[in-house]
Amino acid sequence: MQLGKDSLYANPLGEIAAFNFDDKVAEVFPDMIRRSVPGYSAIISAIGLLAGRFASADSVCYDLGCSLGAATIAMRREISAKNCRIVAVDNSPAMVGRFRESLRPDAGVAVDVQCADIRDVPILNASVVVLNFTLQFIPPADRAGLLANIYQGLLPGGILILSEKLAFDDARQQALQTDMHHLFKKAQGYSELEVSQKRAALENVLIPETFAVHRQRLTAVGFSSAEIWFQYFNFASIIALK
Ligand code: GEK
Repeated sequence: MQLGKDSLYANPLGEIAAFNFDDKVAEVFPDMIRRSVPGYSAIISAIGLLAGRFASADSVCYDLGCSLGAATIAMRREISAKNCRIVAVDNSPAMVGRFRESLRPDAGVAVDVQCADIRDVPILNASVVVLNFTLQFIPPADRAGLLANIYQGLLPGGILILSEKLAFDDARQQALQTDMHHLFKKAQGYSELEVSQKRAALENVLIPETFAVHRQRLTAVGFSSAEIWFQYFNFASIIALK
């Protein structure tokens, strides 16, 4: 796989198009997400450990919005349950194509990579479902339906790992956490221009919600509990238990 450094927003762009997961993004994605999402690598490792603990024999683990498959690969490393398989789904052909090319066929449990909209994918016999920074790209009106489908497809005792950029009700927290995220990005080598052009591209594409909204929705669709297990500024990961 040919992977590069993210400089997509380094030069001034006259008009900033809405962000989308095309070939240019897929090519630099590992660098982009690692330098943009505080705690990304720690979350990926922990998804592997959680899958090792929760994946049960004869069940399916889902990685929804898998991009290049980082969470799938981490899960694959840790799952020892018999006859378990992973279904990884993304609707970006650029992501799915690259992920399929990089996938080693005999390196652990079977992985089925599907190019599809996660709102249309049946969730069946699931012990683990991962939404690692994906729900934030689904229109808010569709989020409850997707989560209800996941809840229905999870086996009793199953886990949903939901990682998201968060919003805050308190205006000072919102301003501070946003500033700290931008400082994080600058410390990772992004310029002021890159940070501001990327922010403009993500406007109305990535729609963050508060933890209170996430928890309320998760419990409304049936999850018995939802807690943050990791947070680094305005990026958090939630464990929801059936
Ligand atoms: C990781 N989980 O590295 N259906 C399917 N895929 C979608 C949809 C949809 N409706 N909407 C967006 N996506 C990954 C990182 S990135 C997060 C996930 C980020 C996909 C989209 O194509 C992209 O690959 C992914 O969700 C979001 O652990 O870029 O901040």
